[in-house]
Amino acid sequence: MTNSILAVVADGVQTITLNRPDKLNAFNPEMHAALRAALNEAVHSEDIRCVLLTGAGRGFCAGQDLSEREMKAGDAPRDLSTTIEAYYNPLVKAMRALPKPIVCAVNGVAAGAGANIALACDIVLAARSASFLQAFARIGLIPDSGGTWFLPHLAGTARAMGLAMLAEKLPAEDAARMGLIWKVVEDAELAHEAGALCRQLAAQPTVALGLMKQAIYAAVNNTLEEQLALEAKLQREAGWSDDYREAVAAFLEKRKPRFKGR
Ligand code: T3D
Repeated sequence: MTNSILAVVADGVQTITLNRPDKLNAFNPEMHAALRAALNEAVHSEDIRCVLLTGAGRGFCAGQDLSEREMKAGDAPRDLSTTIEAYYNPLVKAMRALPKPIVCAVNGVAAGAGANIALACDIVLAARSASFLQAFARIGLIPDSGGTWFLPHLAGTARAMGLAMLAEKLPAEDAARMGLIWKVVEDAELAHEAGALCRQLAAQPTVALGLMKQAIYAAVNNTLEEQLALEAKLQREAGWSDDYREAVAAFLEKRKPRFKGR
């Protein structure tokens, strides 16, 4: 694991810290590769039942490292679709496909792709002093990393348009009020609350939580009929899990279930 990402596993939780604090944890190719490697470990390791994503220092993530985009007069224009397709789109897809919950603890400003990577997480907690900034309009770009999808789906078209076009910092509390994130906690409480939440999730039936992700993310594009059919399919899978059997046995024996995450 490189230094641009710190990843540690304890109590079933993999904590991934974006670690380029002098650049507000902006993405460069090395950080992308390290983050993908950490998420890949989360997919395959039975020791990991929840992922916690956060940032080192005073920011969460400032999106693309713009010092890598410096252009001199006469340089050929860069085709940005190549980095979107090589890095940002696969990252968002991998996060959504990960069959375990991803919690984001937004510890400071989340700007550009950094804001949308936060919104791609399953449960987002933010420190009261944190903010979300769709910075793209400031540099002549459009929201990427799912921003043009997350914003209207989570907050509605009117707010999506305002946030994208005006590129104003949105305080964490307003993001929560708009339904963009789960909740705001006091700055000093963020690490503790996020850790406790992740340990709680890591002790739950992991297979079911992964299937919930599938069902809830599919719902925005499905009719009720399609969603009912999907629920039947996914409930069949949940019902095959050891944790379901354990939970029913525990209920009938009037004891607490001991979930193993399979
Ligand atoms: O290019 C492609 O592949 C397409 C994909 C695009 C995805 C994107 O994310 S595009 C959007 C890129 N991000 C931005 O436009 C945000 C740029 N940053 C800012 O607007 C501000 O830094 C913030 C509003 C986020 C925070 O402002 P503030 O005043 O709290 O901090 P600051 O002083 O601006 O930044 C602190 C340091 O971090 C500073 O370095 P220095 O002067 O102390 O050496 C600053 O240059 C650096 N930094 C912040 N953001 C970036 C960055 N360095 C490189 N890239 C950044 N994105």
